[in-house]
Amino acid sequence: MTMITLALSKGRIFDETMPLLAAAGIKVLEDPETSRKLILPTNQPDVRVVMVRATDVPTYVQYGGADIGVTGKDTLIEHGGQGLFRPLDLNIAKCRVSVAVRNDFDYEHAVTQGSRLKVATKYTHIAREFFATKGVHVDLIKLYGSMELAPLTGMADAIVDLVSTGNTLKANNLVEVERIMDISSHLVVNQAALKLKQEPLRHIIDAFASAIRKD
Ligand code: PRT
Ligand code: MG
Repeated sequence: MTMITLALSKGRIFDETMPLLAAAGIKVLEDPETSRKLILPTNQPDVRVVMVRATDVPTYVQYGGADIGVTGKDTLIEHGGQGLFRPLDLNIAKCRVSVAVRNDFDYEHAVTQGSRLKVATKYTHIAREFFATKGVHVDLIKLYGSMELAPLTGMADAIVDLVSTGNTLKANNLVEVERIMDISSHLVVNQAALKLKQEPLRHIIDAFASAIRKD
């Protein structure tokens, strides 16, 4: 029996991947929100799900801790994508990466003046590339959570963060001043596994492909 290991993270990625798994005839038998197990069984004895931190999904798949995984394009870009095939844009967990500032900060003025901007973000690769293309000098401050706090405390002029409804920005008196890119989650596959476990992986990839919502 060839075991297939799928890496997922709790929350929106897990929730939005369930209908795609159902299309492949796979049902996860425990709820990751209540279970303490890190390895969840499915109704298919040769398919299991490993629950990892969202930012660790590409790493697990890269090093073969999982054969396949579902990860945000944001996370994939920051990881670099080494050792991964990326056969499908799943069109789930959609959001955008944007630049936001305090609503009393004149971003346009700062940019046209050629000021050096202090930018706090978890997405240093995306931010560096974006501001370099724009020709804006930035000092990047790497954070791991709650980017929204950085401009409020005066630590940064701007943040680069994910935005979905915009409610989090609004609640913290921040405004979105630039959209950098649209984000969705992708299926990633370990390159060696795709050769060694071609048949069962093909079945999952094809089922996911046929179940992707087009909108
Ligand atoms: O939360 P944790 O630190 O454990 O890890 P994580 O934030 O990496 O994981 P998770 O599960 O929150 O996000 C996983 C993936 O979901 C991300 O990599 C994105 O690709 C995708 N996604 C889609 C989002 C959002 N929408 C989203 N809105 N990830 C995070 N958010 C956060 C955002 O960072 C901000 O704090 O929600 C807040 C903004 O939401 P709105 O609706 O108020 O704009
Ligand atoms: Mg989060």
